[in-house]
Amino acid sequence: MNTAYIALGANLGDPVATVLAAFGALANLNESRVIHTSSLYRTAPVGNTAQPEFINAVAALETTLAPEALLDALLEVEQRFGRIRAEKNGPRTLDLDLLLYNDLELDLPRLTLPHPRLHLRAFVLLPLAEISPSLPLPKRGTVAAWLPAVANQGISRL
Ligand code: PH2
Ligand code: MG
Ligand code: MG
Repeated sequence: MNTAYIALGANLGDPVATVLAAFGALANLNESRVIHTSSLYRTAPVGNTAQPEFINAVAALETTLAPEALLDALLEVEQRFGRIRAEKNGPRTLDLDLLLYNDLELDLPRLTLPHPRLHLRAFVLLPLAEISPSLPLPKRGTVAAWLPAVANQGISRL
């Protein structure tokens, strides 16, 4: 059995309803079981700041899907929620990012593990710290140790 962490993000339509429904979609994935879900967080957009605030959350799964099969399943859920990839880092109905898969380090064209920016983003670290504060990030110490680095980013728990 493997443990995977998924970041959820939405900033179009009704993002609260979308993220809650996405938790349900994760619960229905093949060969997988949701073991933790974080609270929802309202977060200032990072990168392209000329877009609406996001709702973000994190879920932990136990899965027997291999990393790329899990990625395919996440992309399929995004499609089902009407995701259109218009502009890079632009607004989206639902974004599902695979953050961590056990302590695996992987660098494939379409999948880098751990997610290369997860330790720099409050919208990932705070929900992750809520469900797994002592989780080690490969080569980077614990999730909790990175929280001070993102203390200046706008985020509030719903
Ligand atoms: N996702 C991005 C870019 N910027 N900002 C916030 N607050 N939340 C996100 O999920 C997010 C973002 C690219 O996926
Ligand atoms: Mg993303
Ligand atoms: Mg994504």
